[in-house]
Amino acid sequence: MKFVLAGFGGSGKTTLFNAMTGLDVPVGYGGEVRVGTVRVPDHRVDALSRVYSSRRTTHAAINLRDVPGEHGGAQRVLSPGTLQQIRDREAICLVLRDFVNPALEAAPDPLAELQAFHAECVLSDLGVAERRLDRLRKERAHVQEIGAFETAVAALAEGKPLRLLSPDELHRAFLTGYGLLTDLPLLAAVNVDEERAGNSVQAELEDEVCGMGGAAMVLSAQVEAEIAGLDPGDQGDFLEAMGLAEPTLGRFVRATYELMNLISFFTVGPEEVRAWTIRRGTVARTAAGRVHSDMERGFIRAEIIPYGVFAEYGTEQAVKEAGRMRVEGQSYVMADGDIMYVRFNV
Ligand SMILES: Nc1nc2c(ncn2[C@@H]2O[C@H](COP(=O)(O)OP(=O)(O)OP(=O)(O)O)[C@@H](O)[C@H]2O)c(=O)[nH]1
Ligand SMILES: [Mg+2]
Repeated sequence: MKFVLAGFGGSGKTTLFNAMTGLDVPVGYGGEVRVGTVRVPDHRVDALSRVYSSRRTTHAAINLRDVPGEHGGAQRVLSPGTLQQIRDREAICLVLRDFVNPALEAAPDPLAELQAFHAECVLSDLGVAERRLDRLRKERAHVQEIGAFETAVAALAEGKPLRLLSPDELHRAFLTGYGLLTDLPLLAAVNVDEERAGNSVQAELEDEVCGMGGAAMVLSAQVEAEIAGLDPGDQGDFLEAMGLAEPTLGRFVRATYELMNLISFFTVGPEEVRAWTIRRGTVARTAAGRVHSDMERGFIRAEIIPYGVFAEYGTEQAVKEAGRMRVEGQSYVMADGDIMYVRFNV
């Protein structure tokens, strides 16, 4: 999964990036585009790894890109270069500043930042879609393809993000490869001061994000950075003092997974316990293909143990003896937490 941390200058993107990736790149004005890997925390993976004493444990991972905002006169604009860094990603995490940044004159206004970001994305998409539509008309392209871009242009001209359009309304197959920003899942992270780290999202902002087809959460990048720097043993007390149930990373990942309709399934064994990310609705044969293309090609059947069942019995053997392992065909729709063994023949 390829995510981007986007937003305007000084909103706390790099601070959050460091906390999430465990890297230590310089914060403050003048940063560069950075890329890091975020391990997706999942206690089920850790538990399975203990049961199987597996040599390797592989969590799902997010590839995270940190894109600096503009500084100077116009603070609520995004340069074409910045937009370009967002286009090829699979989801946008928009960091909105809701703390006083001494380096910036402007008072925090996360709602205004959200609206400005949205307006920039709509405008950019409109430009892309209009240019493409012109070309298609000149080339007398297929009516369906022209139709898809007409629909996109009409929606964008009204300020409506493409992600709000259902698959029936918009033939997305024609739009792939254009990097349309308003079609990417949007998660707004409202970055607050330490004292408000436990707050929930302000209603007005929540409504606005929902109206854009996105979701919002509150976090304090500063607090997350401090948590990330603590020994795991000390984190609990610190979180409690901050009024938090868990570090943001877990919530952030869950929120994006939900937003993108993603779930995890597991492969297990003494060699490796591993989490795989798929879209909700993926069938067993396609899921098998994530593990290895041979498994998809030569798919015979999948043996499935839901994680909850595994946890109840404690071992694979006990699950089998209880007759709780299921045998499923290629079109079985995978559920979150399924442990899968693929029988295949190539
Ligand atoms: N009080 C407070 N300060 C923060 C928080 N998050 C970031 N900061 C501070 O705000 C300043 C800017 O943070 P960065 O993480 O560099 O912001 P950025 O969004 O990466 O900035 P650009 O890359 O220039 O767009 C730094 O001095 C941070 O220490 C926060 O949650 N609370
Ligand atoms: Mg930065």
